[in-house]
Amino acid sequence: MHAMPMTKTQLGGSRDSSPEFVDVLVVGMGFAGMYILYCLRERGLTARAFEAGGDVGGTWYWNRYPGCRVDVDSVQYSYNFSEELTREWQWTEKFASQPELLRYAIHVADRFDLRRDAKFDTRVISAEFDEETNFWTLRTDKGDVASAPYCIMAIGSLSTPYKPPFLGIEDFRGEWYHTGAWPHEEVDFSGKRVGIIGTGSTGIQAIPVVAAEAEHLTVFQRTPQYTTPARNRPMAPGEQRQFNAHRTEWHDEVRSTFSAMTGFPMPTRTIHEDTPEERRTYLEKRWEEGGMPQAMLAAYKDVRVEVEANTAVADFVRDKIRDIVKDPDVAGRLCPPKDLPIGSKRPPIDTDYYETFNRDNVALVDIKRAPIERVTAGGIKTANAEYELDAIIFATGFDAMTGSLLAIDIRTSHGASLKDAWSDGPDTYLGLMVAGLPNLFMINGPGSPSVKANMIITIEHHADWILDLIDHLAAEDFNRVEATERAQTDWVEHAREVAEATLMPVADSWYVGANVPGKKRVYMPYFGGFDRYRKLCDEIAADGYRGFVLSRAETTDTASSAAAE
Ligand code: N01
Repeated sequence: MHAMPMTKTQLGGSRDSSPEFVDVLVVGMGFAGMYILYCLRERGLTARAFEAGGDVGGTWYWNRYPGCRVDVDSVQYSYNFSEELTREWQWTEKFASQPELLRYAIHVADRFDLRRDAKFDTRVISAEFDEETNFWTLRTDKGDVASAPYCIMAIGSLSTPYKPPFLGIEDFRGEWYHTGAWPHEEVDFSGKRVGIIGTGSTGIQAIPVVAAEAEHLTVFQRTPQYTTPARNRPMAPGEQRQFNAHRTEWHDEVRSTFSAMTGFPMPTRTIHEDTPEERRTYLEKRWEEGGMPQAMLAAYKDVRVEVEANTAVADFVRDKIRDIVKDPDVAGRLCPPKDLPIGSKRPPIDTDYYETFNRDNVALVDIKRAPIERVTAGGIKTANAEYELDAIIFATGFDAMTGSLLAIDIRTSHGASLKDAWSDGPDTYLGLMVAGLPNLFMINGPGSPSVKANMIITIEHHADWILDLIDHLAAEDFNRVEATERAQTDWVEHAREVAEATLMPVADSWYVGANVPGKKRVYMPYFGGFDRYRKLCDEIAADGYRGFVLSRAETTDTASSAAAE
């Protein structure tokens, strides 16, 4: 048990007027929320979690589209907190599919009885911090009211689907789907003419699978992407056991890597140290091996930062596209333009993506050249033609990193609000806190490595760091922590400098918010590397939580005084 000032807990929750008091509020029951609940219970703290979905799993609960799978090795995309869990769970594929990932989440929730402190099918609509009582209060769309001194937003980086407001969607006679909010029932495309809009990581996974099932598939592509072979395969007998035998050493090692992943050779030289012939041979080897997206990008040290090195790898992929795709015109349209650096949009990996365009039942439509004008009763009309469709799939991505946070009305009783704080872009300190919003934490928030790293490792890191801070506050008899404006400004500036020293912010990607009209253009993830970030977080904590103000707020709250009696 911890020496944290306890609050009155009414287990079982509340509806409407009578609030529930706990030690920590958690929003989201994806992999982050589940881990936090587990840790809070281990620490003897009470919690209330709310989750908009009907069950645990987050990303893997919502994204049920055909072909959905993880692109980090399954054994690395696994929790590290329980040896028993590690021992008893067996992945079946190198890159697990969505159903298997969801089964894993459900298994974890069952095994550790995590649903007990969570409410599902319940969306948090507001979060207000009362400066006098030092309590955050969450309100939900179901009328729940829950309060705690601390609130952790574990709502995912890619959890608010973005659907472009095409004219006429309400006229469409067929069915339409968004990949990020896929139905739970089986969707059968056999015998159907399907259209898919979007060729990001999602479209690239869905297109080969839908093409194999549908009578015809029309792919509406705005920007061609670079994708490299996943070379997914079943796990070999004993492979996972062998990995787990060295898991502790691996865990130390992986936390000292840029992307919180291992399993591909780290770059040892720049592209200029190889002759064109050597480059070709080396890139060919990497292509044949395939695997996680970083495998190709990490071929040379300078691919992410230097135009010539980046262009050499991008040209290699363009040559591959022309080799694979038989129709030269289609191949040309699939080749990303010269001014799009490889890796500046989130790099996908694929199974037979380019090969799919050799099928007779697949057509590629360039909607940069002839944009979609509207959806009609019978399909999609572009500036050039009308396409008859029975179903439309929107693989158009997400209002990433900020969308889900800003969808909640987050404010303090003194008038500060997240919306105002982020009116000029998502400023944070370490991606963990926002100045002016005390005791509110984010998991994988903007300004942290988050989407640029293995999210399980970053989730575990953030949760551990935040909970250590909460422990520290209790031990020092503090109850309030807030990032300073100065530390936040310095961090935002540092993160901007780091990103701008690379080619990463060049593309119109969701990393910079360019996919959502009107969104402020800021490179949102921290691109300094998870290793460097973690070290900094450790140093900041060791230095008395440099850049944070830790204090004791004298509260006027009746609930906490009642609990203290
Ligand atoms: O979304 P995206 P996503 N008109 O934003 C197009 C993660 N993820 O769902 O490039 C026409 O990348 C848009 O075109 P353009 C991963 O982090 C992981 O695919 O903007 N088209 C683009 O082609 C990933 O990056 C995994 O020109 C429009 C597509 O829609 C993130 O989720 C698997 C349009 C959107 O691509 C998001 O990926 C899947 C419009 N108005 C996803 N608006 C794995 O772990 C958008 N588009 C493997």
